[in-house]
Amino acid sequence: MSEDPTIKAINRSRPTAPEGSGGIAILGLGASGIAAARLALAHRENVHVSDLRQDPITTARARDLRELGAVVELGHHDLARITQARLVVVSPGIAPGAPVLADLQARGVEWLSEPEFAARYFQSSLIAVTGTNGKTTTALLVNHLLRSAGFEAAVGGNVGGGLAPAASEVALIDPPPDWVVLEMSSFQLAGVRAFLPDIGIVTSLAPDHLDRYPDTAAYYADKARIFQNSTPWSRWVLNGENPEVLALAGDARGDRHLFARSPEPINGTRPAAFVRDGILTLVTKGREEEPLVPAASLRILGSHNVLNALAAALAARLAGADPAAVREGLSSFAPLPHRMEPVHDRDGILWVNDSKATNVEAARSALESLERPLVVLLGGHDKGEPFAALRPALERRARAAILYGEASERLASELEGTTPELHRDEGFEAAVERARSLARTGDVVLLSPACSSFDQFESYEARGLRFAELARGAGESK
Ligand code: UMA
Repeated sequence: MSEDPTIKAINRSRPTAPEGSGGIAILGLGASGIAAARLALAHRENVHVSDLRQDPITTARARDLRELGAVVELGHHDLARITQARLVVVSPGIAPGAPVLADLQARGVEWLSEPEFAARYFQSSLIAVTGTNGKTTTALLVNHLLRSAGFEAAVGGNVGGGLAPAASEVALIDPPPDWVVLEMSSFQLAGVRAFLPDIGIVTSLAPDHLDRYPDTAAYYADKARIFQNSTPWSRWVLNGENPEVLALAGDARGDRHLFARSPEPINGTRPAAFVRDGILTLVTKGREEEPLVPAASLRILGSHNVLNALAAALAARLAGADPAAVREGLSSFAPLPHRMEPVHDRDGILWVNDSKATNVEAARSALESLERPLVVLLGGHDKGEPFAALRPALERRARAAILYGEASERLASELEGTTPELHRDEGFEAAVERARSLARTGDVVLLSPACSSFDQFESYEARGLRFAELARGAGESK
């Protein structure tokens, strides 16, 4: 347990759970809605849940919640009923422009995002992680480091993919952990009012979600809400390499701790986490440097993961983890499935499954993050995104690219001339087989497809598992 009196003081001042009778209206019956309903029911609230969907999965969820005592309505949102509730909790997938929210706004009814509703019940100290890229890895790694240090810690929020529960489910953990680590998307931050982490981490900022936001400034404005209730005791762990992140913090109160790969000062401020002679290094107290582990010893691949590891290590130390435990945790943290996951290493050829890279930006960042020559597999279901953004990274890093599936024709025409070898195959298995025949000692064979999987698989997980199987089979047959 941390002895830090500040943490205890903040805990005591955290807003308490809503009291008294009156109902809670919950909009949306996905992972957030179910968890929020269970949390509210556990606190003996009257709960009304509504969702526009009426498909079999939503219907089964509705049945389960009704058995627990909730009123659930599918197919419409009953505004008269929702406006009577004491609190309205909104799932992050419901966009601000959705008719139900426009109607509530017109009637002057405020709503909360699901993680803020959950946070009202937390009795733990809170670390919130946001950013465009890197937030899931960082959140899971902070949790791992805290647990390595002997804290009771739990992680949840936007993580998804079955890797961690919604925030409201974390609020039901009994006894409450010492620390809760929440990944917060911009959609979740959009609906916060009193949300206040003890430690807030911003991993990176880049344009994203332009299907939901009118422009990048609006997206960043929601991200900036992580700072809106800052206090002099707040601690912020910020990506010093990303000027947008530093600008986002604006004049937020509290201490700022920067992480960057270089130890050089940033706008006159020395980073608190950096890489010195290949070693992840912290300066948490005074001026003394605290070497942790060699960057090359991390099991998570790529230079962007060095930044994530610096952020997580810094946050864990600020939370009171001791350096030996942070070192152990950094060395033992395993890659997440289907995200830059090494699945086979034989004859000097490393096979990396990044099947989760279902869009161009994710694939671009994977290509940029590896130093070794690449044999890249790109393709799948064509979502219509332009592929030209991949050209510079392919020109710099790739020895060969194999384009497969439904998107292969457009990929071929937009990426022509980028690598010495550019091949097209229809089937996934033929493409992997070709990668095997092209790969040489020292190469990485990287599946980072920039497309969704649905032309040949039911999910990116199925595609990644098949890739791993084929990679290992190819190794054994040599
Ligand atoms: N709905 C309505 N009325 C509307 C619009 C939608 O009832 O007007 C209903 C839909 O029919 C649906 C529900 O609301 O049933 C929407 O739920 P949701 O999209 O909020 O999904 P959840 O299952 O609650 O998942 C959310 C996050 N999803 C999104 O933000 C889109 C999950 O993040 C998160 O893991 C989960 O809460 C628990 O915290 C996933 C995600 O893709 C991983 N996040 C995006 C990202 O990372 O880029 C932001």
